Amino acid sequence: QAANFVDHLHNPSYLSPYLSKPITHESMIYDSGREKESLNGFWNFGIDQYDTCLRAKWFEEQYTDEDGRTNPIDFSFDEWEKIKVPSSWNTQKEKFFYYEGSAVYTRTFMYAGKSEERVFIKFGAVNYDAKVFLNREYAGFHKGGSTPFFLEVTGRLKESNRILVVANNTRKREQVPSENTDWFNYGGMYRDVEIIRLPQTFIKDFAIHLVPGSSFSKIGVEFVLDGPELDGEAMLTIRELGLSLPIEVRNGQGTAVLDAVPELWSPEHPKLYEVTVEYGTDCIRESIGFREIRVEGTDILLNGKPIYLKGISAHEESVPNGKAVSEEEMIENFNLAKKMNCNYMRLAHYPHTEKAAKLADRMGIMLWEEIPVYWAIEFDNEETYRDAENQLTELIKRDRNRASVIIWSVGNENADTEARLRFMSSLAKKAKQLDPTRLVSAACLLDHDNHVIDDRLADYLDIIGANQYYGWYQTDFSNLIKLFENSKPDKPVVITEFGADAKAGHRGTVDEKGTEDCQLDIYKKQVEVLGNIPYVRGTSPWILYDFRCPRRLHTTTQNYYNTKGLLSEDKSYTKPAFYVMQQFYENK
Ligand code: GCB
Repeated sequence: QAANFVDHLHNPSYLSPYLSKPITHESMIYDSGREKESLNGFWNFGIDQYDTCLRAKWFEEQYTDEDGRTNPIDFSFDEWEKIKVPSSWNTQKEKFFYYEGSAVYTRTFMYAGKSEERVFIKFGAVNYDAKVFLNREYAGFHKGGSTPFFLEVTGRLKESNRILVVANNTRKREQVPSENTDWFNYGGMYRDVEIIRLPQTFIKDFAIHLVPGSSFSKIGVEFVLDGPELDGEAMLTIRELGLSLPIEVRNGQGTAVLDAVPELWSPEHPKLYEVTVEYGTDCIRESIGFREIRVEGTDILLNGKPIYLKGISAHEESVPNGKAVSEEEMIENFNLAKKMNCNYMRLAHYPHTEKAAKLADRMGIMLWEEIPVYWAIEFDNEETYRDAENQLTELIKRDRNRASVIIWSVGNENADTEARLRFMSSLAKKAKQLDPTRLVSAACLLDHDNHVIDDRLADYLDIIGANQYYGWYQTDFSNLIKLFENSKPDKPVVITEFGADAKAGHRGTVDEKGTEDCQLDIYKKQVEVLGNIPYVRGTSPWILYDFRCPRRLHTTTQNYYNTKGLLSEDKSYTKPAFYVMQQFYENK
């Protein structure tokens, strides 16, 4: 027996039982516009560096083995220290700051059931993977650190319940992103955890949009039901438009195209309508904007009119809160963008919280949303592809009713190889198939040897995203002019990044890297060139404010921060280059 126990702890494949119930986009439910009960709060928390919870099955809470012998116990869940959910563990205590690995979260909660209902637990995001246990049993695992997942727990809840989550943020070669990025790898359950109660049959998926090419006069609706009552009638109501219509549902699918002439959503006029869709006793009620986005030649057209994307890039991070950015902080970020005269923001390099897109809907900011297919990842690994495609699908299903979101990005700065082309073109096709109403792009690497925009992936994109650092990484600035002379794109180009490090308040000459003067000089030269290229239809310089980054070790100018921000990391200080963008966008 003792030998078995030792074997069990040393079993190299201890993880395999916990990979048997993957939670993917297929188990997603449309949860926007629904009532939820929060499981946020203080959870018991233990760093579990050797994954002993999984190896020794702590979650079973078995203190006695089959022969009646009491095993030594290495955990005491309810005595563990507490940590806030949602939060990034790194920001909660100094001793957790650099921790990467496995950690156990657990709490108990009460549940009083109503008859006939179905119950789900939603995890807004856990970085990078999560293994979930409910009442001593393994329930499933999810991977992908920035998208939500849902666990059906119907019939498995008692009056008092224990939930336990093993969260692991180990960076791995085969993951998306891979082990090397240019941002801090925060860990933990950093978005809301919630209970959702639904009727037996409910609306599992729901999409609503202006029908492309309908002269802004048709609204398309598609939805999918889950449950036993798959044939019937749903009701769609948009009171302000005088719409209240039954939609026939067959085999759990309902689609309709309705005549309606809504006021169109735009940054200047972020009009939202209250939309209700009901099926039986199920009801979704949320605020929806209607707009059309498309490209024509090298133009980007919003509601039929050419626009310039006056943007700024942003990470999902704040100094006090890591990735668990508060709503106030998001509003502050959008307001800073507006102060810069932006109408658009690039949410880099992974899906930010869905709250961001909801706020952007209200505040009138167009968004680029991205999945973390970043730099070198295992493009020839099929499992890596499945992970990336799942993250893309989860993102699109989550945010496809947000008028603010105009672009899905399938990645950032990936070298143009055969394997990468296969991988990323498949993602681009997938995005188009899931959502034909938006544009697909990627932030491409340019050919810096020949100074030309030349990436085979461009054939699969609506907009060519181009990152370039002329004046900074590409030291000879004059090559930026050559780049545009050498390139003849037949699609709109958006300069997804340019920029330079500048430590807040650090002054010097324009030739001194890391000074505000150098950053300012580069920004001035950049906008002068970019403003005159007709096919450049937008920019999102890198980046709104400085962010934590473990690979930035220059003591004077970085100190573990990427200092390419236009503001300092706590946003209390604005660097001079901010005003260059403000002026440039005012004139655009
Ligand atoms: C890039 C990356 C971005 C980096 C930035 C930099 O091209 O897309 O994630 O942070 O450059 O500062 O080097």
